Amino acid sequence: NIELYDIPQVHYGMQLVENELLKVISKSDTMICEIIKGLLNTGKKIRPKLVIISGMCFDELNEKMVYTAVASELIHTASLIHDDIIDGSDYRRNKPTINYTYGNYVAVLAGDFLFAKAFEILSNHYLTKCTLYFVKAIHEMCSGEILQSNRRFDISITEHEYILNISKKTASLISACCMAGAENAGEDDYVITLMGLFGYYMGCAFQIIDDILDITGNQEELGKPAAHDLTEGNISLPFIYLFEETRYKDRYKDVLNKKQIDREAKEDMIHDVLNSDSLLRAKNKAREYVDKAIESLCKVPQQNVYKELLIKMSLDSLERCY
Ligand code: 2DE
Ligand code: MG
Ligand code: MG
Ligand code: MG
Ligand code: MG
Repeated sequence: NIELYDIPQVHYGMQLVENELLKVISKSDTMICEIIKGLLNTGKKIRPKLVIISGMCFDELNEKMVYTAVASELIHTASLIHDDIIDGSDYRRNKPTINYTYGNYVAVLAGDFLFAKAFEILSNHYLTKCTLYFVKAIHEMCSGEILQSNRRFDISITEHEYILNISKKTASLISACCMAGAENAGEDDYVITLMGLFGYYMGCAFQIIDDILDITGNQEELGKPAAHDLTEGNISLPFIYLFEETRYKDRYKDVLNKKQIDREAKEDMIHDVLNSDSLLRAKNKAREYVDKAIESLCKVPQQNVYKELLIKMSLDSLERCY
């Protein structure tokens, strides 16, 4: 029964991260500052928390952990800004998105700016290995997003393809964060690999839940419009399970073929998925991934409160509602 902020060292580490993020905002030129400030001071900060806690599993908090955590949030935020352009999303974290307010032109550049900031920080602190973990993750994120765009409105997308997509677009960065934590604590490749696996599996679970919430959540809790994935033609795991039944595949194949899903069809699809066992199956799949994450983590010899906290974070990601 450990609460994240009951551990003073984690709380302290995250405060340092928040301060550094504020510095990034305040040191940016006024125009950029205005555009990005609403995004950097909100959000769950899962990635920096993972860097900090993964590091503290193995050593006391150090500067490298903090700077790497800051970079992880900058990269994540940059990817969200670009993601909202790609997905045509108007709303995130209960605010209009940058692309909505300022247009795509500015949003692309705001993302690029944060992206560059992340690597400025990593480079200033000689975090070579962590830089490579992040660079590799970003390669994967880009290829995941391209994979996803190639499968839009494709009713025959398989569970395997879906998992490949989410592991690239989401799990890769979460995995890199956990590896970076261990690296900054001076751990060897064996431990770093296990931490990477932990993050990879947790990241897969995390995106499956994100996709379930897109169906079951409401705009107020999510801070972003619900059921947006279908509008964009992104067939998530619950729908893949639904379409395994021929009658549903037959019912919706023409709708998807038009490559545009009107409001009525969207409501029908959501109604059908809510009345099937598909959401439960998807939730169970996420649970399986969390089990695998914990299994990997348990191969790490250390036994301490930080490891318990990572286990709790992975379990909590199943129950979240935003
Ligand atoms: C979230 O999926 C996945 C985001 C990965 C985005 C990666 C990009 C390439 P969602 P939500 C754009 C990398 C770019 C960089 C690093 C600048 O389900 O529901 O669309 O939060 O997320 O919109
Ligand atoms: Mg999106
Ligand atoms: Mg997206
Ligand atoms: Mg989503
Ligand atoms: Mg998300």
